[in-house]
Amino acid sequence: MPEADAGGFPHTANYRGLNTPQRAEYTVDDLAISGTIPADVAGTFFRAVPDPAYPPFLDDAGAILSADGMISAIRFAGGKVSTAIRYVGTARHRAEVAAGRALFGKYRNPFTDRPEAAGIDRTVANTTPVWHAGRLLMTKEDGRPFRIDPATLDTLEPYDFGGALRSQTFTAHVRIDPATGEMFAFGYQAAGLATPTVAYLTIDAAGTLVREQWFEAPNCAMMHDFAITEHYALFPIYPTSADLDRLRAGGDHWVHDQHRDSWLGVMPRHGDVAQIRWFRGPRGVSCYHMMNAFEDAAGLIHFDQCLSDSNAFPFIRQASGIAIAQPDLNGRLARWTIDPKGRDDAIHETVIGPPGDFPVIPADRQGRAYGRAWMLTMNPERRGPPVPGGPVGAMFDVLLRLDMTGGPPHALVLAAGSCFNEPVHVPAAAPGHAGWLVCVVDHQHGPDTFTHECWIIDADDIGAGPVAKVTMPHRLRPQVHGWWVSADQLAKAV
Ligand code: V55
Ligand code: FE
Repeated sequence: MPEADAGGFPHTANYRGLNTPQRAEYTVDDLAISGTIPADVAGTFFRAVPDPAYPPFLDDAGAILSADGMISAIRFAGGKVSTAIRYVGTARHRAEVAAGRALFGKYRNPFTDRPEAAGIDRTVANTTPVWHAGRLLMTKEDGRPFRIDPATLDTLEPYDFGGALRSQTFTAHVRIDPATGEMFAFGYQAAGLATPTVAYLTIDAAGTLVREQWFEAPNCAMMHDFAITEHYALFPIYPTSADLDRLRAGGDHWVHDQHRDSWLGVMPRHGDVAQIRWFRGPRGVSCYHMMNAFEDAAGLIHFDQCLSDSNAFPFIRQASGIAIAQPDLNGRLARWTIDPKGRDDAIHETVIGPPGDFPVIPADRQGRAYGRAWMLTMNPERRGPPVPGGPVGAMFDVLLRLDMTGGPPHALVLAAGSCFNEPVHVPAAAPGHAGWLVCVVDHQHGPDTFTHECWIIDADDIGAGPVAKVTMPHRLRPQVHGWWVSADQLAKAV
């Protein structure tokens, strides 16, 4: 293990600078506001902000993904803003608090755990807060969700849809149909560690898990996200895979293979998994997040994704013997077009945007043709190095607004030393208004000195900068994903 600091955390990138553990739970009211908060921005911005409660006992570059889940709320009500953050009360966090030290070893490798960890659910529930049918869930793809009280941020229970869920896992990237309110979801490694079994889940608008079907993927791949259209469910497979023997030997969970194919599994979204057709994509590519997918008038399916030439996580490339440094990793917003009724398994790719990640669309365009979209990227003419932080090691400093109908992109470029966390989209009541983006912006003032603001940005006029800024009261680690829950939705919490 490398040298440790006073808190016992190693002096490595995962625990320094923006990634410095905070280990603090708090509520602070009446945050300082500059500018005017639009009336549309009434509700809560829930955020997943992972923070390791205890120093690791193994030197694991992937450990940043194992930081304990924290659920944060930034609440907007009556012109006032407050914030709170709490650990998710996972079985893992509770066991570590009881022991007063870390018990769990490498990222998604239980064979590296301390003996006291045997039999305890390993998930940290640290990736996405999901709101559906009046319930707030904290999710992570390696386990089942935890239900959170949206008012107190108390962890209520491990959530299995009232005993209905059979899958051992549940994705952090669900898709909610804007017309029906149904939630489409999946779990990979559904039958256990490193199994190629995928559970496909449909949950009705009332939150009942109405159908769970299992299928075998071509291999045990990382399936971080998926997509729906009005009539189809789309399961992407990239060549990053897990292997039980490697885990037993104490190895890394994921290895990426530059020479293997990617695949897109396509089925009617209310159909039977036996109907899945696999379309063959390019070799070696990887994607964490899909922007959207939709069907056109000709019946073709378009699947838009933040694609890169290899796995975007440096520690996965390193474990795979892939010598691509982070600044040299190329990517693109790629549209894969397939014909679900065609004879062959061809995928036609078009580049529709720059490299980047954290794609955002209005919730009412999910699975439908769309116009506006937003994402984070990096300034190709940057004046300084990116702010180090997060699992990729570098934060994004440009917010882009894309026009899928062909108009020019717009950008909001931050000054050197500042970076974006993923925005959420807040719809506007006024017809024709594009709504708002709400996000946390980090400002670096020195190697270990940061301040943070929550910005509200006109979604159609991002270049104008924020219309309001809220000063965050304490140091924050990087967010993973967030979710906007309006005051109306909060009023319907069950
Ligand atoms: C990601 C994040 C994760 C994870 C797997 O952003 C993939 C991608 C925060 O945890 O476990
Ligand atoms: Fe994600």
